[in-house]
Amino acid sequence: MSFKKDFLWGGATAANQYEGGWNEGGKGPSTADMMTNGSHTSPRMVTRTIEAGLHYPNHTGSDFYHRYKEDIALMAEMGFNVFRLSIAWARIFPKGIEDEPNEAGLQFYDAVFDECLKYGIEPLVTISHYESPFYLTEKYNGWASRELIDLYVKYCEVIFRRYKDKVKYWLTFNEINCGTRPLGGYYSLGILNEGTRDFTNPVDIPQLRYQALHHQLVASAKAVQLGHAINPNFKIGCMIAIMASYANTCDPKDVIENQHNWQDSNYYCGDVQVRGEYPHFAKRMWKALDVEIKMEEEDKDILKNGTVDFYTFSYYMSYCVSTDQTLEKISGNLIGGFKNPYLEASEWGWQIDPDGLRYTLNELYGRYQLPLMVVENGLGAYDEINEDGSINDSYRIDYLKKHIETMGQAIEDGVDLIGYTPWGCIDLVSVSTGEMKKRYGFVYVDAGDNAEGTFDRYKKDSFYWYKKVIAANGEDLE
Ligand code: BGP
Repeated sequence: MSFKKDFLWGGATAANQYEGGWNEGGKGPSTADMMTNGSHTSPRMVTRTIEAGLHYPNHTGSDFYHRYKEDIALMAEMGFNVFRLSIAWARIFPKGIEDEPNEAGLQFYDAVFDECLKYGIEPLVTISHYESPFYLTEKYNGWASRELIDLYVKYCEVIFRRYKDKVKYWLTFNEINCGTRPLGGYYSLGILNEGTRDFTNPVDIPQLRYQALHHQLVASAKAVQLGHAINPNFKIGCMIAIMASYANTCDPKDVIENQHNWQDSNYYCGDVQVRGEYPHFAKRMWKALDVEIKMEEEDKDILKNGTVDFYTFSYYMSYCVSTDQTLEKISGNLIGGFKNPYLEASEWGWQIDPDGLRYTLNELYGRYQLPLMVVENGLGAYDEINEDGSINDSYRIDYLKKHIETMGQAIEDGVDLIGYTPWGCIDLVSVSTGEMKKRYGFVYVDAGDNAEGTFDRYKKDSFYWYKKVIAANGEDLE
């Protein structure tokens, strides 16, 4: 038996991509609400106002706001004992600056958590998943301003106190390391520099972006300390997007290039959140980017005293790294690297690499010795619904099966893996393209890229398969 008896099996979502109800119950507009739809070939746009004639897919999401009971019942039917979801900050503080929280927003999550607990499903809550109140972008250029630290901590205090007996597992920021990429400037850090419209090609100021990321790291550490003070039983974790890579050849120069990629992309933030200080290679990075981080006196102690209890990450794909920039590129989750001839790719060009997950789990556990959780993984694919309402998604089953297999191998290698929440367990809006048709779910949502459809739910073949996997605690993957 490789998976522990109390292994956490479930699925993951994010408020901005899943809830809809963007202006209901007193909610304010979030950064995600200002993003139009796009596709694999045409980028999403960021607009400062809602422009007529453009479609904003996050406004409707998958309508969880109105259908949470039905969805949580479906999760319970699959046997979930954990459900990763996020709280929309702008539901609690519509502009982010109010003195008092929005009671209707708080009540919504009370109802959601109660529904989860009714079925024995543990909520795993991301406090900020790629969204902040848009007002904070307008007023402060998002996390570029240090003001955001206190505003975030105020928001944390409200939700920690309110849900302290309902929620035990918390993640401070989704994929915090995406702030190391120009693309993460807006949707991860809320920075909107003059002239940005194309979301894939923002006006980027590395100095501002790394300073903003420092603010998030300080805010995360403060939240950890505060959470533990409010309820010592809280488990508060970090969440890193693992951009797994290999050296393209055994040329030592490629190997060093790849080492730098792991440090710069994957370890920079996690090292701070787990170890409480910036790693040695941060100096090399700042120098290369000509960045100087302004730190306050107290920051060192805050980071030191706010280290996380567990480490979570997303894993979808891998790519190759080389000093030769003329190689064939692939597109991927937020970043593109070079093509790996041993791997196949999804229809969106994400290279499928289950062994890379075993490799990653071993690397992370060796580095941190903290309990690990895979909180996102999955295959974005087009699904077709048959006339009888069935969906034959054997490609998704194949992808998930292979990744669960290598998770089992990593556990046998000695890794302390405590949970698995595949992404978009019920179909939702894609972050990179804004499409609805890029689906990850076990449950099909009848909605198209322009929010056309009934939004009714249908069980895919993978629904029945995952239910069996959970029932067998990962021992039977057929
Ligand atoms: C991660 C994000 C998720 C999610 C996922 C899949 O980076 O944390 O929010 O959307 O990627 O990406 P996409 O939606 O672009 O297919």
